[in-house]
Amino acid sequence: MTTHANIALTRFLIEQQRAGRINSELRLLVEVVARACKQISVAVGKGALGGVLGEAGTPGQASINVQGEAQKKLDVISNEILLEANAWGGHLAGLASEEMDTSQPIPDTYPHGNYLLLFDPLDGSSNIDVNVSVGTIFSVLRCPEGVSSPTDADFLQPGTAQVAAGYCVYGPQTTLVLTVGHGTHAFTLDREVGSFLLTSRDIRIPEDTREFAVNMSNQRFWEPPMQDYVADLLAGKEGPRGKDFNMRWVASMVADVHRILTRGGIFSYPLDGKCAAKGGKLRLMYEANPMSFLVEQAGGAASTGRVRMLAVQPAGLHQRVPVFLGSRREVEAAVGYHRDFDARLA
Ligand code: AHM
Ligand code: MG
Repeated sequence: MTTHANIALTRFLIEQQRAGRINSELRLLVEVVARACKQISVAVGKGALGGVLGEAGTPGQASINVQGEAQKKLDVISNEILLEANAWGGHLAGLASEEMDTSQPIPDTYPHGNYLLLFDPLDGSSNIDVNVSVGTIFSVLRCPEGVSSPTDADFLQPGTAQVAAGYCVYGPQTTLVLTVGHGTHAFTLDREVGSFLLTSRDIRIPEDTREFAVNMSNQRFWEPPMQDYVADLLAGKEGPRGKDFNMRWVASMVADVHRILTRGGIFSYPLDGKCAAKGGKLRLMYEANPMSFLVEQAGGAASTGRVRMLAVQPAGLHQRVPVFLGSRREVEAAVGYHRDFDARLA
C-alpha cells in the first residue's frame, strides 16, 4: 500500500471540494459519518470490557429488527451513534438504516439539507462476539428536488444515483474506504492522533483472480448456474477454468470486500433455496449498492448475476438481492454461467 501519511481525511475532502467534486454539505456529511465510525470503533474495541457483547433486549427476549434478525447490543449502539451524529448538522434531509423499520426525516428542530444517508450500522454482526472484523457501510443519495421531509419512496433510487458510498472496517486496523464518484480511496485510523490518514489512493482491483468468497454450506440450495460455476472453480487446473482457485469466507461483507479491494477476488451471496422468497440475503440499499459503487470505482464489476447491480430499480427500502462483485473478468465469468443457463431455458 502506498502511504500518504500527511493527508488526513479532512484535507482530502477539502481537496475534493476545491476540485469541484463535492460541495461543503457533502464534505460535512462524510466527516460526520467518519467521526461516528471512530466512535463505533471505540465501542467495538472495548468488547467484553465495555459490556457491549451479546444480544440486545431483555434476557430470554431478544430484540428483533425489521429484517427478522436478533439484534446485537452493538447493532443498536452503532445505529444510535450514527443517528445522533447525523441529526443536527443540517446536511441531511433523512436517514434510513438496516436496523430501522422505516426511514426517518430529520426532526424539524434542525435545519434540513439536501442529502439522504442510508447505512448498515454494524455489518457482519454474527462476528462481534468472536472478535472477528465487522464494519459500517453507508450510501449517500440526493434528496429529490422540492422534498424536505422525505418518505421511504424518496430513497428508492438506483445505485447509479449514489453521490458517495463507503465502509469502515473494524479489524486489526480501523480503515475507512470511500468514493465520491472519483476513484476509491482508503484511510487508516491513526488511533493515537484520532484521525483517518490516506493510506491508499485510487485502489485498483486486479481484473483476474484465483480467489472466491462464498458460504459453501449453502451449496445444495443454490440454483443450477451457481452450482455449475462453483463446480468449475473447484475443478481447478484440470477443469474448464484451467487454474486452481483458493477460497475465503469471513462472513463479514466489509472484511470480504476489503480483501477483494486489496488483492482481488470474487465475492458472492447468490440466490439460494432458503433466501429465494426474499430475493436474496444481502440488502440492496445498505450493502449491495454502496459496495458495488466502491468496487466499480476501483475498476471491478458488480452484478446480481443477471443485471448490473447499480442499475437495479429498488422496490423497497429493505429489498434483498443476489450479489456477485469483485475482479471484473471473474464477475463476467459468473454472469456468463447465468446467461447460458437462462438461454437454455428460453
Ligand atoms: P448482517 O448485516 O445482519 O450482519 O448480515 C450480513 C452479513 C454479511 O456481512 C455477510 O456477507 C453475510 O451476512 C454472511 O452470511 P452467512 O452467515 O449466511 O454466511
Ligand atoms: Mg449487513
